Amino acid sequence: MTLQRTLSIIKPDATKRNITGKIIQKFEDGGLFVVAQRRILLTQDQAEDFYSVHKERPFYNDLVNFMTSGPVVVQVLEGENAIQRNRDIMGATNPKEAEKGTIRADYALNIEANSVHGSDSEENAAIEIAFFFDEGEINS
Ligand code: IDP
Ligand code: MG
Repeated sequence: MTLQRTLSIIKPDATKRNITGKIIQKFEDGGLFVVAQRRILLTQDQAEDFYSVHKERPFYNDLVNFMTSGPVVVQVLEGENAIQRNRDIMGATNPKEAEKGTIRADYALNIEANSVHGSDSEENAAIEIAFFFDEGEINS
């Protein structure tokens, strides 16, 4: 078993519907601890930079517009195998394909407004956590 940290973002579709608590409950029920958290408005530059791996994808501009359309809650989640565990708790990108009981199956509106982001690898988790948090802001 490996204790890991991963970067989570509760997206604008969820903050607008006042369901951040319900989403955090899923993380906690799944054994993940919220060890850092901040509610922010992403700037256009931050959103473009954060999602730069998707620059060439047809949905990139829409995604950046969506992610800056309202507040987001950025979090560091910690736990055993936190990166994969969080992806399991989130469910598939497209809520139509997400397993029952996952965040996206229960709360996502569509493939874009899918309520949460989660890092997809150890390497990206480290990069994405450092994008938003200093080590001193993370408290296990
Ligand atoms: P992930 O969030 O499950 O890791 P990615 O493929 O990394 O999925 O895509 C990043 C985000 O881009 C998704 O969470 C979603 O908000 C958006 N996205 C992905 N695919 C599509 C699409 O086909 N149409 C519109 N938006 C998409
Ligand atoms: Mg991804």
